[in-house]
This record gives sequence, structure tokens and C-alpha cells, in this order.
Amino acid sequence: MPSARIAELLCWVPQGRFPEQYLFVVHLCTEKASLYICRGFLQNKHFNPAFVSLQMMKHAWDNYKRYAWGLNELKPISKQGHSSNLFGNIQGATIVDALDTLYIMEMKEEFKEAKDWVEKNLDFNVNAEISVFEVNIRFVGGLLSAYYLSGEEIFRKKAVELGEKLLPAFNTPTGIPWALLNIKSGIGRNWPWASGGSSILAEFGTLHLEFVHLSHLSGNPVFAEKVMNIRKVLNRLDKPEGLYPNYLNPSSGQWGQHHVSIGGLGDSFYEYLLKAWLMSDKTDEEGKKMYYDAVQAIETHLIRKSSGGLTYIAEWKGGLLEHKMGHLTCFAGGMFALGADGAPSDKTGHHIELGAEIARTCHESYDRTSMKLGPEAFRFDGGVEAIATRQNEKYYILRPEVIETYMYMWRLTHDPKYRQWAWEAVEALEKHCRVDGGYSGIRDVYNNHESHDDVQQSFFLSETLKYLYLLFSDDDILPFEHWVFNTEAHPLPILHKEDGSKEEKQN
Ligand code: DMJ
Repeated sequence: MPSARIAELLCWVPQGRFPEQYLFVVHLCTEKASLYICRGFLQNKHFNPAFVSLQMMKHAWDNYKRYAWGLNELKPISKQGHSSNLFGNIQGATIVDALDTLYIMEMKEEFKEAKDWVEKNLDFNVNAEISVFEVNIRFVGGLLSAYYLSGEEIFRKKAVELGEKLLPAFNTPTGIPWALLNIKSGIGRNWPWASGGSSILAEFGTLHLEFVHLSHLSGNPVFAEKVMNIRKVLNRLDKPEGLYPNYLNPSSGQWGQHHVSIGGLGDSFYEYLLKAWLMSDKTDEEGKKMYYDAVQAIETHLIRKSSGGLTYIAEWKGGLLEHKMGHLTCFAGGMFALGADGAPSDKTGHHIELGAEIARTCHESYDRTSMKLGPEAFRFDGGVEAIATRQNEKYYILRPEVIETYMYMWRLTHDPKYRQWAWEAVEALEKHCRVDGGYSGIRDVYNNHESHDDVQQSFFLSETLKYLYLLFSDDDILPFEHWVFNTEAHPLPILHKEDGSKEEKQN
């Protein structure tokens, strides 16, 4: 175990060699003539990186409050609100997305003002066409976590109320929900750009955790029934090479284009199969089987190694590989490692190793830019490795996936390099994304000068900063034995066998 070796080495470094307030944190040791030669870094014992992420949260929150309070997101350069059509005219995305981060970081006053706002202003009786997926992961997920952490009834009530508003999305011939829904009229449709009017795998496949909890908390089985039916439809279909295409037509129940991705359009579907099994206290055998079968097909058909030795996950288009990996795909390192424990016994170490290799590749995608922040997508073709080659793939919008994978890898291996890599990201965020009015995305991470996109995404507060805080804190904050994180990093408790509601047990 690397942690045991490090503990030994820390004692072994002679006291007094460094000024007393410093600790030598070992990064890598090699054995030579029965001596360990170690590389590492000096860290001030009193310096607490978790506190730094808390200060970052404070800067992001205070500025949102100052310039965009009650609106969805903040424009940190123009210092005003930003609205995204993903939420229609539902308001307050940043507040709801940030609730649990404020709670976990013990920012009590801020949590209270957020709760008051939810009580008085969060209104779902609006004429709004919303993205079912985005509203589910950010609003339903955020409210559920806030409820489970604080026990405040208002969050449970609002989560169930919103869940009910989303139910008409499932009124399709197959029960595969629409991507977009008008929550007043109950009329749904799909994105006009999606192959042949299809619904999107990562969207309809990322409702499971929240909907199971909605049934648990409301006593109404309908939510769980809706998501179990999605499984049924998927299990009836033939899968090309065992892979799940990104597009599924909700009327015919047939696949659209045979495009497969573990990044955008596919990503969190796989994540939710694994987490559904974990959240069920490992009783959801169907979710488990679907996950490990899918990973097997992904390994065979999508995972490749570059000539420089970097493992990456390509995209699959009707049997042809596009050697491109998205920033979004980088979450998969954490997913593989989290799933290692349940993998067939001869595969446990392999899944952890796969997680570590994806983490390394994604770290390289950061390290090979001028700003040390990763691009939206990077390629392994035309003589490049882990580098964006197209101008429209060079942006960074404060996404969490790489830091998310570092967090899982740290918790599961305690290899200090993950904390070191995360710290590099903190330094880059502070240098390039922090502005007077909050944090902004960057248009080109290969440029030496920042061109800011002027958006502070709500997921920066719910995910990026929360994962940093957890990574630099002790493992007993939200331990994995009791919590799973939804895809927006909202923690949901594992439903232990003894506390399942009657309805769920019947299901
Ligand atoms: C988040 O909203 C979620 O993590 C989602 O699953 C995909 N991407 C964004 C952040 O990048």
C-alpha cells in the first residue's frame, strides 16, 4: 500500500532537516542498493488546501450573491445574471446546485440564506420548457441532497413537487422520456438536432438515482416505476457489439444513429448503472450486470493505448473509431475505480488500474496546455497525443470531471500524486479563471493570455469545488460506504436493505 510506505518514510526523514513547520510529502520512491531515493515536495504543515477550496467557494458564492442573486448563473466579468435555456424560466440554479456544498463546507450563514430563498422564491408553477435531464440532476438532485444532509422538510417537499412536474415527460409510446418538457402544459419533445427525433442515452439514463429516492421519500412508487421501465426497454433491444448507441427513438423504441460515447451524450448512463447498484446496497443485480457487461464492451471496442503509452477512450461511429476523448469522458477514471470492488474477482485490480491510467491521460491533457487546464476535447491522431487540435475544442468551462476522477483515485488508493495534480488545477484555476467578479471559463487554454467566456457555471459550485474540498479533507466526510454522488456531485444516501420503503420493496 503506498500510504503505508509513505507513513514509514515520513518517520524516516530525519527530524530537523527541514524547518519545523514543513512536512516532506513523498511523491515517488525508487529503491537503489537497498536505499529509497524519493521525490516529493515540501508542504507547510499548517497550510490546508481544503480551506483554500472553501475560500474559492466563498468567492464564487459572494459574487453570485452580489450580482446575480436569484438568477440561474453569474456572468463574472459583466457582473450580472446569466440565463441558460436549459432551465426555461425556473430560477435559482446556482442556489439549488450549491446548497449541499455550502452545508458540507459548514458555510452556515450562506446555507441559511439559500434555504430562505428556496422557501420563498423557488417556484415551479411557471410556463417553462426545460431540459428534463438538467433539471433532474441539478434541481431534484440538489434538493434531495440538501434534504438528506440538513433534514429540512422544505427540500423534500420541493424535490417531490418538481419530480411530479417531470412525470409527463414519460408520456411517450415506449415510456422513454422526452428531452424537453413544458412543465406547465406537460408537452414534451426532443432536441431538433438529435438523430431522427431520438431521446439521448445520457439524458434518459440519468434519472434513476433521483427517481428511486423520490419514491423512497414520497411513498409513491410511480417515480421508480418510470425509471425501471427505461431499463426494460433497453434490455429488450439488441446492442451493436454489446454497446449502447447514444440515440433511442421514444416512439419506435429503436436505436437512432449508431454513435457510442463515454463522453457527451452517453457518459452518465454508465455512471448511473454502477451507482444504482451501489445505492441499492448492492441488491440491484440487473444494474450491476448491465454496468459490467457495458464496461467489457467498452474495453474491447473503445479503449485504446497511444504509441506514447496513454490509455484513452475513443468514440465509436458505426464501427469506426474517432480517436478523440472529451473532458466529459474523464469522469470515467473515477467510475472504473469506484466499480473495481464489484468487478469479477480477477478484474478488481484491472479496473483500478484502468481508472489510474485514465486519470494519468486526463492529467496529461491539462499538463500539455499553457494554462494547465484541460481542453473540452483532445485527440490522439495526426501525430498528437492528448492535445486539442481544433479551435472549437480548446475551451475550458470550469468542468469538474478530471478533478472528480482525482478525488475517487485519491480516496481509493491514497496515492499522493492525485492531491498534487488537484493542487496544480487549483493553482491554474486561481491564476486564469478567478476574476474580481467570480470564476470564469476560458476560450483557449493553449493561449498565454486569458480570453474569458464570462460564465460561472452552477456546476463549478456543486461539483468542481466540492470534489476539491473532499479530496483535501479526511475520508470520513461523506464516506463511500454510505453515500453515492449523483452526476452533479449531489450526495444521496445508500438505501440500506432495512430502510427501503414498502413501495420499493414491492418493486
Ligand atoms: C455536469 O452538469 C454533470 O456532471 C453532467 O453529467 C455532465 N457535465 C456537467 C459538468 O461538466
